[in-house]
Amino acid sequence: MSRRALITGITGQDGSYLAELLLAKGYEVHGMVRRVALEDPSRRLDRISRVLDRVKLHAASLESFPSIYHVFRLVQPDECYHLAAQSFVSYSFDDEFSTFNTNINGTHFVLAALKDVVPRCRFYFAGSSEMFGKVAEIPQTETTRFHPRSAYGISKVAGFDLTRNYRETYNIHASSGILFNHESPRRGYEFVTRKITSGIARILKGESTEVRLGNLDAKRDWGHARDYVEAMYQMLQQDEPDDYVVATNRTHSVRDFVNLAFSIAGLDPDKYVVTDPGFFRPAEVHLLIGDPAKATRVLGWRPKTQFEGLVEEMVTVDCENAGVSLARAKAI
Ligand code: NDP
Ligand code: GDR
Repeated sequence: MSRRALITGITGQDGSYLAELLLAKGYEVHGMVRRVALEDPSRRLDRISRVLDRVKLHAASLESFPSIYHVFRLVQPDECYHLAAQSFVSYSFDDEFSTFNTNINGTHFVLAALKDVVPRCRFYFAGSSEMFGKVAEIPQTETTRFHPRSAYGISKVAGFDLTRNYRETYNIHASSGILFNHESPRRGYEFVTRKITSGIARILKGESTEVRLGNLDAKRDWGHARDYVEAMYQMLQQDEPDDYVVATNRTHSVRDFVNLAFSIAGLDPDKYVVTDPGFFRPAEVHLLIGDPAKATRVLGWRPKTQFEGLVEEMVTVDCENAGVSLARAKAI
């Protein structure tokens, strides 16, 4: 009989890649989604449109314990990947309270339902490099002290602690991935990488003349989402639950991303990139670089896509989607 996986946040970037990975491995894949997603599938389910006929979706709210409990009773999953979250760091400065509600209470509800209904179900928590915040050491590893700099980062530390507590107290097979930034052509448009690559496509199409950005000096360890969901899966295949840093061990500034993306499109960034104070954060995470040695040693995980390939893929797909030819743009 095929194994059954339940993914919260299946409509997001990572959820869509993970659903594809698990289906390819023969899993029966279930997704927990908001009711509105089922009512507006063309817009809200677009990332999973290619697998929609092979996944089973269940409406539930991260704010409602009974609705989550009901889904666990119905699905009886062997593995649960808890990816749903208010994931935009910037927004968490504007609304700390809803970020905490979704990310902390939501995670607690999922863990509590799992413990009650299917205590042998394996659990993955989507931890984040934002937990390191004002970094205590370089590079960051599983033992680096947390110092979050936003409500989002704090909510992820709380989720990480809840996950570890359920592992230690209730013997749940619960693991956290401490994932560094990972991107793809499915990245939300509000995140800086996609904002840049979709902005380039709009410029080439003649629909826009600028990309307005905040802090270009911030440095991130950027990988590809397709690679990172492999690590999530591997964590739940281990005999023992544990926590793992997933990163490329290379860091680049936002400016590096801008320069490479614009050069791929044959454009001069100085003509189009405008620095806008409105996009600076009240507290910034200046430098992230992760050491994935433990994930490599224990999980056999390595990133397949490097920074350059990631940027090229994102620019290319956004230009294709916009109907502009990159080759022609470069030739002009
Ligand atoms: P996305 O923002 O693309 O997806 C977030 C998912 O969470 C969506 O399915 C969204 O549903 C769902 N969601 C958000 N709010 C709620 C809510 N109130 N109730 C129910 N569902 C909700 O994120 P990613 O795929 O990029 O990230 C997945 C997880 O990994 C997140 O927890 C994120 O914080 C974490 N993470 C991501 C990293 C990255 O670089 N991508 C790095 C480290 C951690 P809907 O479509 O309905 O909005
Ligand atoms: P991040 O990603 O906050 O690292 O969180 P984001 O792409 O939003 O920001 C990265 C860096 O770029 C700087 N920046 C801008 N950011 C945005 N969004 N828009 C801008 O115009 C802009 N200009 C500069 C930011 O200041 C920041 O330094 C992502 C999310 O996926 C989280 O859910 C996840 O946990 C972490 O990555 C790891």
